[in-house]
Amino acid sequence: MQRPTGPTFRQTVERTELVRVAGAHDALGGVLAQQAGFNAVWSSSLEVSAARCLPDASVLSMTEYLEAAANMQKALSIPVIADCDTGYGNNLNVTHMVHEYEAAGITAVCMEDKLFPKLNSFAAGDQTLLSTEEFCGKIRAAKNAQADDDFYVVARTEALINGLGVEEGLTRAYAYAEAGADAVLIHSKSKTKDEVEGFLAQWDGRRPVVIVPTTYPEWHVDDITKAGVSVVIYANQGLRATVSSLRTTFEAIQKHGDTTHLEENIASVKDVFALQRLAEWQALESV
Ligand code: SPV
Ligand code: MG
Repeated sequence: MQRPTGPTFRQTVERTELVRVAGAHDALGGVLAQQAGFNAVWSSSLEVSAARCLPDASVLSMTEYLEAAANMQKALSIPVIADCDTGYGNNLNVTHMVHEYEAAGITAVCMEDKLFPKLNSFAAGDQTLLSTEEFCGKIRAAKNAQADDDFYVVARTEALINGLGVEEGLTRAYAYAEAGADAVLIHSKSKTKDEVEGFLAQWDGRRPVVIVPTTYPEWHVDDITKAGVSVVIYANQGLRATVSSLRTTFEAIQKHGDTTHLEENIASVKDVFALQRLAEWQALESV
């Protein structure tokens, strides 16, 4: 019995018009995303920290984020793209990060141009950016550290998150591409897609563009494709669905005093066994 294997993130981008990615924080979420037909899984810093009821504020260590991402990748035949925040420090930390993630079988990482420690992009608080030149140094450090040519580094600019506007986003994204980034991620917390659309309309296409449409959820995937996006990340919908589902379920048990009425709405134990590949494991007893 072998672990699943599959394409690298670079291969997936090359073969897929629009790579659709779901956020997750553990192997179970990753496998459910894969079963639903997603092309890749985003090991989300928000999800991984929320799963421990800790803030997405560089509180967990690189090792803890890596363990979460690696546990997902081990269970999947689609690639994980690991949200590596700021790269966990300076160029030295970035180098160590790439060594460790690559050794763990992760084929893509994403770094953002905020200061370490960073705060989640939607949280009220300091969203100060690192200088363009310093972040380019981190990208160069990451690209110089990779052992396999296929390893993929996404450079994420938080220019729009910081209110610096589309022009600054473009300037930074071009600089990051020239520093060696394999793709650029333009993040936005706007209630509309307008500023991301504005970025895409001016982007010259020298690298694939990644978006995270959390606050502008109405943008249909067909229109996202037409706008020239290469990778779309649904970063936290799974986590939010989990919160709603667990809350509803636990409150219902408390309220009703038995679980009869719940049965038709929750997964069967058999379903859980299948996700654990129990039958394949049991077959090992008699090989
Ligand atoms: C994450 O999912 O951790 C992200 C996306 O980085 S966001 O939460 O929008 O910053
Ligand atoms: Mg994150």
